[in-house]
Amino acid sequence: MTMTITGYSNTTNQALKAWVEEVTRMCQPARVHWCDGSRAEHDRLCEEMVSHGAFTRLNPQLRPGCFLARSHASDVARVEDRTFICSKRPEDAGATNNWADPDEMRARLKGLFQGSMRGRTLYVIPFSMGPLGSPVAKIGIEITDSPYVVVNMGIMTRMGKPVLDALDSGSFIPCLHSVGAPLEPGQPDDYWPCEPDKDKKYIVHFPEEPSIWSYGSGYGGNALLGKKCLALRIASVLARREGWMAEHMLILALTSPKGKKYYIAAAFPSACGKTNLAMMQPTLPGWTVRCLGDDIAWIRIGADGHLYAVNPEYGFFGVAPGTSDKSNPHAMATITRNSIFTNVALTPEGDVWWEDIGKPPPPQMIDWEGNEWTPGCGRPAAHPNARFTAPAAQCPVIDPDWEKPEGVPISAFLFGGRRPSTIPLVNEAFSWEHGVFLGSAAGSETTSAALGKAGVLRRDPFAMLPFCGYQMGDYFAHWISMAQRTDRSKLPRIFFVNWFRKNKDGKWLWPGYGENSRVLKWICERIDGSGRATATPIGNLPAPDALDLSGMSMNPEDLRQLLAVDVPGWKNEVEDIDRNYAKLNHHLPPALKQQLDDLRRRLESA
Ligand code: O2Y
Ligand code: MN
Repeated sequence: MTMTITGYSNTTNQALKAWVEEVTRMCQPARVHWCDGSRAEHDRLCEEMVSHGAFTRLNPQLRPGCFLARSHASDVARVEDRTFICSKRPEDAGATNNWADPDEMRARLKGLFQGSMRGRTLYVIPFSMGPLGSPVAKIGIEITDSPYVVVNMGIMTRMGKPVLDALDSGSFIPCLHSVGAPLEPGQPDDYWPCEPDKDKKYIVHFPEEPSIWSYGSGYGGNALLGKKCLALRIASVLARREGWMAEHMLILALTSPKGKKYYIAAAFPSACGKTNLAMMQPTLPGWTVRCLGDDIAWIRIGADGHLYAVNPEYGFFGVAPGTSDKSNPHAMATITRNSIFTNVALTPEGDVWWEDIGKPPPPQMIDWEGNEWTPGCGRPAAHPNARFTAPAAQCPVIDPDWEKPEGVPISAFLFGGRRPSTIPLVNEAFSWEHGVFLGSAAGSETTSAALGKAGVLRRDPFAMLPFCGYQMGDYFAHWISMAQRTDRSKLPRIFFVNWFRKNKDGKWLWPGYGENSRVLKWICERIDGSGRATATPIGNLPAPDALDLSGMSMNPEDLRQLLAVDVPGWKNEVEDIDRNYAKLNHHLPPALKQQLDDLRRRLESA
């Protein structure tokens, strides 16, 4: 039987053709479509999904070009315990990753993928992470049987004909995805096909090839393989090999009232408000923030020795609950059109709603599972990990340089997390090595984005715990090594921030959101050499009155707590960091052991 092939497949890339043919033989789809990335293709796929119930078109008067998808209840978030790094040696994946033998895993996956696309369309998605033609961009080809993945990849990456043309005969990273739900003749399709058995979902990385195989899930980071799989797990391996950095960081530009522009990259664990900070509306008069990216930064040393960051993505896959005109007005403006909403609630007028959207729910809605929902019924209307997918170009505060092929020069790296106690509002590292130490000790109270228990402190070094594609100790050493690769004076300054400190009654000590601009202002002043600081055992903290608190009312006791050194708390912190370091064995860089010993000694004499 001849296979129907549609779309734009005009390539002479023999490796690509051979791989598509091999996958087609293995997965046995009913037809093959090479995505061209056009608006017409996007519209047609959305329409097809509406016609079989996978998508609901939102009210075009309220949200033009927008759709709602509801996922299967078993498929609502990234699955870290089903995510594998299959390096040849277990040691190269390290204790923080799930390792599996590459040959055994490949054999298992081939069994699962055999016939997995029966009755479905196999889509070939050429995509670029990074601006097309940029020296830092990497081309991937995702093969998937999910039209939901195609339209989301069309928003999240540069995708289609221009990428295939740019690939020419060059190399690409193969990314194979199947929802794992073949259709028998006459079998009606599900609204969200997937493999419902969690233990049969596989998100697998072969870093040495490199390649990615994902089976059984259609959701987010499990299925949109350009994002966490390629741009972080695989890219982190390539970055170490090639002398650059792939980081879980937002990129923002902050401009002072005098017109000086500072680029800042910040790494916070999932669900710590990276998107909110990236698009922040400063409350300090005269300061502006522009967004260059909300999740991933690829960073290289430029010809002038400074570190330059590029956002490899093209859109935002933001968490919806909690997003409001108060928390993130610019995200709210970004998602007014051409956006896909997954697992949010549907209002009777055909608009979306979620918890903490900033307006009361209507008396009746359809919840994320498709059931009738009324206020007070005891269930959330939107899933806590409900998402919007929206083009970055629609963000009203997108920076004009966000697509600059060489990126933007970074003046400061920020690390942070949700830390209700111990960790001060802001703390400047004494040196690059001290900053790497602070990054290595980052952690956060867990929330729902990663499946697991909420409210537990999880160490998440550099916010990369779920995303580092190799041995964490070697990753720390790579960070340390950046100081040998360029002039130290050109390296960004490093700060640790904590917007989430609480008092003994469990109340937030810091208002957060736009008020965080006050902390960013101090950071800029430190970069310029004008900001006043007090050296403490844990780092440089803002000197009394150094934070600009003009125009806000701040209880002096709250401020004292926010900027105090909690010596007993830090002593516990040191022991906990030590326990985590112990897992890295001989891979822990001596420079970090030294930093830990120095901190312990400073706290003893405090
Ligand atoms: O659950 C998912 O699949 C999405 S997780 C996610 C999405 C966008 C940005 N960051 C994250 C994350 O977990 O860090
Ligand atoms: Mn993230």
